[in-house]
Amino acid sequence: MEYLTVEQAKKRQGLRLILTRGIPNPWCEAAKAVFSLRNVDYVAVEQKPAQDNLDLVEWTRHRNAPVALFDTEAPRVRYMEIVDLAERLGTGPSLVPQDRDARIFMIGLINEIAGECGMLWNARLLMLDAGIKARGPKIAEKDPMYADYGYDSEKVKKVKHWLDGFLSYLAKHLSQQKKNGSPYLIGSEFTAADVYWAYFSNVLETLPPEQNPMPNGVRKAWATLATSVSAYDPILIEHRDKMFKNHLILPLSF
Ligand SMILES: N[C@@H](CCC(=O)N[C@@H](CS)C(=O)NCC(=O)O)C(=O)O
Repeated sequence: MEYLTVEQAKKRQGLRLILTRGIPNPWCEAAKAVFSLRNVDYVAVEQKPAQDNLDLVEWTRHRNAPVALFDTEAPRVRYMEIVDLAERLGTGPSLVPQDRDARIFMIGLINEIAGECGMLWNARLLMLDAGIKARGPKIAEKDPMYADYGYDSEKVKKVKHWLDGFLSYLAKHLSQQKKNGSPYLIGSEFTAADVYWAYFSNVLETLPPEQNPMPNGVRKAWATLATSVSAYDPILIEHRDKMFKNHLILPLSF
């Protein structure tokens, strides 16, 4: 994947997507897929994981990724801001259901997966905790992710319970959808929720190296999630695999 530097990107118009380089950051992978599925062209701009990224902060007020910058509009960072932009700029089948109940459920579900305090937010607390156990507490002073993502050893104690509850909720929902004859998370349509689950479940069960050539160290850190939660229903991963087979592109490229 080709990345522009911040200086190069500042001189461009159109959609510039700031993305974590070298890691399949699930928020970034889902954002890339949402724009591609809606046929929206973008150029990628480099964010360096776990670093200060002062040039990005100066430009966008954000240190992490993704950040979507379209022409002179304000930076967009949250999943729904990104989905809304793709809906507005794009063409082809929508990723947002027309039905109001379905839409409300889709947004709530993505929030449980990708929102602040959602699945990966909680899983990340576990990974940051594992980092402290392996490398000592000084790591929290050097790595800005500890402060940015609210690391607190007290919160870590509650995370497993939250994650077990969410994974069993999602598995039950998928089984019900299957019984109703739908291969998707929301109603009978492929939506942004399927896209977000496909990439975020990559942290629960990482795609193999030939489909996902990520650094081994990060692969190991991500394994913290699966080893911390109770046994989960394989339907969660079957759903992910089906979405990749029918709608999404492999191998991942980041
Ligand atoms: N902007 C997203 C969150 C994005 C996010 O959490 N990105 C993390 C993924 S671990 C990231 O960029 N990590 C690398 C870093 O913090 O340097 C949102 O607010 O919904």
